[in-house]
Amino acid sequence: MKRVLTAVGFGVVLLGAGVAGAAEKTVTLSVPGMYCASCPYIVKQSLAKIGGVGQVKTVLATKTATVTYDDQKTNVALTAATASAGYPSTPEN
Ligand SMILES: [Cu+2]
Repeated sequence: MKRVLTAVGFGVVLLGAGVAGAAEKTVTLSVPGMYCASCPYIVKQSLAKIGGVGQVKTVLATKTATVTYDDQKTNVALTAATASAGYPSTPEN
């Protein structure tokens, strides 16, 4: 009986996490134009200033930008923001 209760409790925790993160999305952008150490910084700034954008992680080695954003608040296209900063990008997922 104790095992059953534990399993039920765990299920509730998982459900709660799902609801809380419902609006948060993560996308990885391919940014082929990044070629030096300054590029990831510029790309990161262009994405971070968009409303609703949380974490931005740019990696020069893989030429990617991974962006966590709130799809309820982020109306501006992330790819358009990097393009206007001089770095056209395309979503990888
Ligand atoms: Cu550069």
